[in-house]
Amino acid sequence: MIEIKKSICPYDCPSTCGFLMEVEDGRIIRVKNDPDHPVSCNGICRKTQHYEKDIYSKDRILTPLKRAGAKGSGIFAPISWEEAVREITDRWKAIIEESGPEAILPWNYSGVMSDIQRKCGDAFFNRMGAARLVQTLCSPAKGAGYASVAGKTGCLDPHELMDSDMYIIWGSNMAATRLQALVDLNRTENRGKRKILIDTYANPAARYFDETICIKAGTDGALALAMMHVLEEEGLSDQAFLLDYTEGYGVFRETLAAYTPEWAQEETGIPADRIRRLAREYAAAKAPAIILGSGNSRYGNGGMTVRLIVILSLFTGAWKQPGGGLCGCTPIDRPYVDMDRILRPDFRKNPARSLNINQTASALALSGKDAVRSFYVYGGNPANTVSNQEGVIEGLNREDLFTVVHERFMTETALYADIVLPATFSVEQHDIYRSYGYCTLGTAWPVIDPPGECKSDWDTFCLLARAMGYEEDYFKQTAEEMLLDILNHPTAAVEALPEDKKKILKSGGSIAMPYSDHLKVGTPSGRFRIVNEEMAEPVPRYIPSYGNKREETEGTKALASEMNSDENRYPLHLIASPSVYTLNSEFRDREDLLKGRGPQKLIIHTEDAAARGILDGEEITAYNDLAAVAFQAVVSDRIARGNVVCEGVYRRDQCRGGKAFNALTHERLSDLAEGTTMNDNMVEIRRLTYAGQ
Ligand SMILES: Nc1nc2c(c(=O)[nH]1)N[C@H]1C(S)=C(S)[C@@H](COP(=O)(O)OP(=O)(O)OC[C@H]3O[C@@H](n4cnc5c(=O)[nH]c(N)nc54)[C@H](O)[C@@H]3O)O[C@H]1N2
Ligand SMILES: Nc1nc2c(c(=O)[nH]1)N[C@H]1C(S)=C(S)[C@@H](COP(=O)(O)OP(=O)(O)OC[C@H]3O[C@@H](n4cnc5c(=O)[nH]c(N)nc54)[C@H](O)[C@@H]3O)O[C@H]1N2
Ligand code: SF4
Ligand SMILES: [Mo]
Repeated sequence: MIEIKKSICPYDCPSTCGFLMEVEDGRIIRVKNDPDHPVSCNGICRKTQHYEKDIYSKDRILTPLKRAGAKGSGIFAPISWEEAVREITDRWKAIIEESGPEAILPWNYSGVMSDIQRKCGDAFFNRMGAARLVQTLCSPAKGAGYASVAGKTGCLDPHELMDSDMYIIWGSNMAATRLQALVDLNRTENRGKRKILIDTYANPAARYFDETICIKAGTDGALALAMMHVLEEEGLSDQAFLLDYTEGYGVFRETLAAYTPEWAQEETGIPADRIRRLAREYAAAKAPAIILGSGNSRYGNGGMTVRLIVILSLFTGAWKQPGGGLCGCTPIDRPYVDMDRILRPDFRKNPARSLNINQTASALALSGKDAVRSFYVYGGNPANTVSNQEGVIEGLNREDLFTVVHERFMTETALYADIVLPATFSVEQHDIYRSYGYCTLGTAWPVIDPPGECKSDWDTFCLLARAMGYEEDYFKQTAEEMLLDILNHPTAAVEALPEDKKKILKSGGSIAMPYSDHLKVGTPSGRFRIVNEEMAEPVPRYIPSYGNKREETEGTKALASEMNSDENRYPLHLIASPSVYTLNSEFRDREDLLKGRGPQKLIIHTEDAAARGILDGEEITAYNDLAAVAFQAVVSDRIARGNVVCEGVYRRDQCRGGKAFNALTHERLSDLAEGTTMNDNMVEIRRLTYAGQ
């Protein structure tokens, strides 16, 4: 008999789709979209249409493993959970005794984007007093830039975009990352509405839009300022809205005179008259929506760039109109889940040092009394996803570092573990999921039993807690009890829901939450803050990214002095774009998906390639002070000159020379929120030459 069960997509994706799973004899035989789900009624992406292939992959880790060869050799022997837990906790007790709990560094990021399984480790490591990981890998500069202007105001939920009359898709590869919204944008009702992509290259979503404007990496702030210059110069800004709903407009407006389209042309590479036309088109629309991706926030000036784009979205008063304003930041303006019940900040008795996730290599290189002595990785793959990949590997290779990795697959990181613990898939665990791209909330009960000896993060932390002697009741609950505890202690947002929606949450499924009121401005004054006195730079202005810094000016000295790259030596901006076939380092077990992606490629402008004698399809090396990495060249004229783009995260062992993209990225942080600057690195490229050539 076939049973149909509901589940929720756990991956780091703004859609948080719902699944219907066909289960026969305890085995998932088919995965479909849940047509009742507010977002996945549009369908699910190619990655999860065969989610069962990942769940039943032959590559899954099914038992705890202990290293039986050199670090990185991949030689492991199976052990029991009892042995694994004893070994881990004996080592931890000794380390805590000798060096204190801060010598243990947990590392967790976006493997599963739920609240319980993803976050339960915080309670455990709070109780332990371990070092804290500053989790700013994805796009924190975007969040901070948005909040500096809009505070807690919710931006547009993508469903509201049906009412917009023009779309500017700004730095988002929607074909990969916002598929459901892309489908909505292309519905019949939206035909004829202008759709313009502003991106470093014509990404895979470009063909769904009317036009692509290619921009030099990291210069979007200059474009936004020049657009506002034109709006002011031509009397197109909405004075009444700016005076009623914002603060600091007068002061900021004075600064706009200098940001002419001709000036911006120099920075961005976009012709001045195109900038003028774009500003006029934007002003002529009644309810234009800017759909802001994360790409342009991953720069040394990323926070400022986002501030300027958010301010631009206010200039024509679009926020007053249904569908007008800004989409792509957080649409949620109130808590859906009482997170402290899961995180348990009260368990922490010591302040503990903080180490930034983007500087994992540096953290693992600390020595003496500051050394990290044990590294516990769950829901992440630092050996591939963070900056300075070679530095991270060097750290993981340290004989005196005791590394535990809780994983579903033998990732680059797991290869260096002393102990590997087998992890469950989302369909084998209880959880609650808040979307980060829509106003939705959902709960999921397990669909199948875990295979082999796989255990969830929750169950693993409870086992480790018992062996560490932690007596708190928290660690004696099951994940289901935790889920019920959350549902029994609803936040005001959930309490206010009608009974039928609450019932869905109690039995497993997803619901739409109300959109936020975009004009109920969530700042202390109730106005958007164009000028924000709480910021280090109260009045927003153009600051160049690391890669675009040509000369040192007062105020940028600190940034400039951190620059390792020299414009002339490394003239090309290296950018990471998401792949439609994979999601960060997930789905790399899937031959069918990998086939579509091919080898690690680098997209290069025709003239940049010609200047270096590089032909389409040739093997090339990209290099800078950190490393040299092999790519296959994709020569194109649909990319801004000076930019080079790689789509997707590749397995190191599938790259020639064993190095992937992040071997070329520095540990420098963004201007706001200590975020990644993954897109703000310079390289030079050359044809790959072999010995003797
Ligand atoms: N299939 C798939 N889906 C994914 C992911 C994936 O890897 N694959 N990743 C997931 C994750 S972790 C996240 S955070 C979200 C992100 O999803 P979004 O927030 O929608 O952002 P991205 O699509 O990552 O944005 C990348 C785009 O930004 C562009 N870009 C880079 N620098 C600049 C710049 O300076 N200016 C401009 N204008 N554009 C720039 C890149 O060229 C690229 O097209 O997507 C998630 N969804
Ligand atoms: N070159 C390049 N680098 C990037 C990006 C890029 O586009 N290009 N994207 C960046 C972005 S936006 C992000 S958010 C980061 C993401 O970086 P990471 O958080 O490191 O994400 P993943 O690579 O997806 O690794 C997640 C791992 O968690 C495991 N996992 C899944 N579910 C569970 C679970 O329930 N329990 C446990 N214990 N493990 C589980 C998966 O098997 C997978 O190996 O990468 C960043 N790095
Ligand atoms: S990865 Fe994104 S688009 Fe694909 S099913 Fe999951 S939430 Fe939906
Ligand atoms: Mo991300």
